[in-house]
Amino acid sequence: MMKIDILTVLPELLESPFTHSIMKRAQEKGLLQIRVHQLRKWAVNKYGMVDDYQYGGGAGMVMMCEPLANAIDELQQEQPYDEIIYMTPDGKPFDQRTANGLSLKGNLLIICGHYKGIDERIRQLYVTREISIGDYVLSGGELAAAVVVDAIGRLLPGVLNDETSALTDSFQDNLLAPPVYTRPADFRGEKVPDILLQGDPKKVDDWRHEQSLQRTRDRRPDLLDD
Ligand code: 6GU
Repeated sequence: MMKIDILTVLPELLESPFTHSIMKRAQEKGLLQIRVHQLRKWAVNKYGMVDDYQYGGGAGMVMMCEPLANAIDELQQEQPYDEIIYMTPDGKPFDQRTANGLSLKGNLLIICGHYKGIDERIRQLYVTREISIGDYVLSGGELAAAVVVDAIGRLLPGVLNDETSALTDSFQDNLLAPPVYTRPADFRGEKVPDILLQGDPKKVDDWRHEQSLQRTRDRRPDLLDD
């Protein structure tokens, strides 16, 4: 079973994403365990402070070393982590390849940044991987962590079934997914392509591959570069 621990000052933001649909089933099947920890539990003063002014001045608070270090040390005693991931807009852009790789790991710890981020020394001493989910700034790492956990969780063996299979996803071979149709065959005069109605599986496969290529060339030519 894959275990994912998440450290955050806003655990409420991470309650709902994992209690529905596929992520819920993954946990019920015992394939994935997600635990969300309130970082303030490891605060070192009585006010539950986990952030402080930055050295050198400037706007914005920085997440302090001690609460993070104490939290990581304590959690790590329970189980070693294969990766300690810090969610940050200056991390490596997240993609399907990274999700595939992380889905093969055992235990992950994810740190959600807030304010101006975490003290650089925690990054040097503890963090093994820094992830961004795109070139825009979120008010905290929580929604980004939810994206990463969802992308990893659905790849774990046994989580998806034939109806939800990852094999036909966009990006699975660096191509976008082909268009899909369901009933009716004629909707307001817009027809489902004949090939799909004829029921020749080889022709359907070829058509879908051609559509994938065309779609990728049109919308994401960058994916075809490598
Ligand atoms: Cl991981 N965190 C924040 N705060 N903003 C982001 C992000 C992460 N990825 C893209 N924008």
